[in-house]
Amino acid sequence: MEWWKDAIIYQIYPRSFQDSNGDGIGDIPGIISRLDHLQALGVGAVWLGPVYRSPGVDNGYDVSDYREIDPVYGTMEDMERLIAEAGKRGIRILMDLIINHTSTDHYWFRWGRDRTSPYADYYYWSRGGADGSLPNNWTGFFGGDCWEFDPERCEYYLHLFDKGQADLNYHNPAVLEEVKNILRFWLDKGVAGFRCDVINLLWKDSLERSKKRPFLTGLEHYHTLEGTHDILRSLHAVLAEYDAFTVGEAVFVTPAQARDLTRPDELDLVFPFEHMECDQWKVKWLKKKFRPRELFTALLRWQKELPWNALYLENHDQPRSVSRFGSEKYWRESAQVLGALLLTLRGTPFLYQGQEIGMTNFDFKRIRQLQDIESKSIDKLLTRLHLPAALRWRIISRTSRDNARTPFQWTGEKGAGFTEGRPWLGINHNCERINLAAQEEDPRSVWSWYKDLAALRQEREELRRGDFTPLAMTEQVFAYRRQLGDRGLTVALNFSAEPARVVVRGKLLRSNYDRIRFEEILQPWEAVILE
Ligand code: ISL
Ligand code: CA
Repeated sequence: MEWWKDAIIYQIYPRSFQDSNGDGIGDIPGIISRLDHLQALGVGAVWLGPVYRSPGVDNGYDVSDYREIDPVYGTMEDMERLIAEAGKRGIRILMDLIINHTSTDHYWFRWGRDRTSPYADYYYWSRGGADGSLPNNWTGFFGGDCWEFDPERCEYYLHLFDKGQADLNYHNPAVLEEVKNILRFWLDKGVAGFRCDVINLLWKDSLERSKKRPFLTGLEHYHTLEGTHDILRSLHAVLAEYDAFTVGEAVFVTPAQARDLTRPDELDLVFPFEHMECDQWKVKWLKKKFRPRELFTALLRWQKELPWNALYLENHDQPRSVSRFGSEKYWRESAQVLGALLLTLRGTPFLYQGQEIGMTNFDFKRIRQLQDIESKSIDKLLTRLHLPAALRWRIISRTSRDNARTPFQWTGEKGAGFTEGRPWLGINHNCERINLAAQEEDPRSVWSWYKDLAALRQEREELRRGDFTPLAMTEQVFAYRRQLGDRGLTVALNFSAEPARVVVRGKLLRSNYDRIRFEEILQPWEAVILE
């Protein structure tokens, strides 16, 4: 049953959602206490960020035990309670599945240092050159090379991410068997499926040297290869037994590759990246001026090329959409336009925590205030390249993943209703103004708008299942129609601080301005839905 075609999925970043015991870190009991918030929004499923046991080098994307809950997040009983309590509210739980790499604290890695152990080939180990040089010239996602020497085994191991995240070797069939058992373990507990981390990188075809590239030298040796498709088919056999849902994070995929990854016996959906690249040159650290038209063009291409999309404007790796694509002056209106875009395109919308109240990028002033391992590595790299501190900060502050990771702003009080203690990452000072409590009773708030459009999407089948037809696309305006049989809706969005004309007609159903009729002129950052 394709329940996910009718659902809105909500992403929780556990560390920053709700703390229940005053240690400043969000946890599972905290999430349970906030399930009513999700129910009010009409959420059908939660993508729960990693809560497995982990040393936390990359906030849980470095798993040291796939069958245990990290004590900072709670216990296995808490997790079971979460699944049950969410279930009572009609909300499914999706786990984050991180199987490209494990923490170097995982026992597979620790025991695997011994070449005679059964885990000796679970990772990519290599001796390197006779002169002690690295096994190859590949570079990693967090900058710099991607090999680390292990003095105990006297060999290097491959890590595409941090050195605390060692890549698993799928040439060893035992690894795939382990992963299948992990899937079964969680599916037996009642989770409905998985969000699969960097799923198109699993298979490395060889460890050969590679042609130098400005970013990610070596990529062609592991990006979306046939070996990865084989792994996915093999995992699908297990998933199918449980009718489980999967959405794979697929870095740098083309629509054609995404179609292949979503064949009936592979993944259900993939997260594309193209629309997230519309305000950057090649790499995320080189920002260019955002032109709405480039965002529309990317979204349009994916709407046309895939029968069904995983829709998102935010997640825990991306800056906040209102800071990135919206307007400071028209904060409320622009957050609403972005919400309308997310909730009216064809596909499954993924809403990231805080987006529904228009949370913004952090207001930190110094690199010391950040926790993100990526930001820290890039800062080191840029320091080695002799970039002055002010320029480094300019680059990092706008792109840091911590922009999306500051604690959820529930109230305007100290601790933002998130914690009674000292939060693990600073709370944005704008929480006095931007918080859920301030928006709950206000029918014009960002929150009310999200809630209303989510309900409209449930009410109107054409908004969920209808065809997508573009009607207008200019530098600032995007308009389209969603049609199912003889029922259809028209959406028109103004992505600018200037009024804009758009030739669409119909009875006004929704606007984020107070108006009763629509006559072809959109106000600054206005969204309208017409019948
Ligand atoms: O942040 C990014 C894009 O702007 C990427 O470089 C990101 O690292 C990539 O999308 C992979 O992300 C996933 O795997 C990482 C983890 O750090 C991220 O949080 C996760 O979403 C390694 O597990
Ligand atoms: Ca806590």
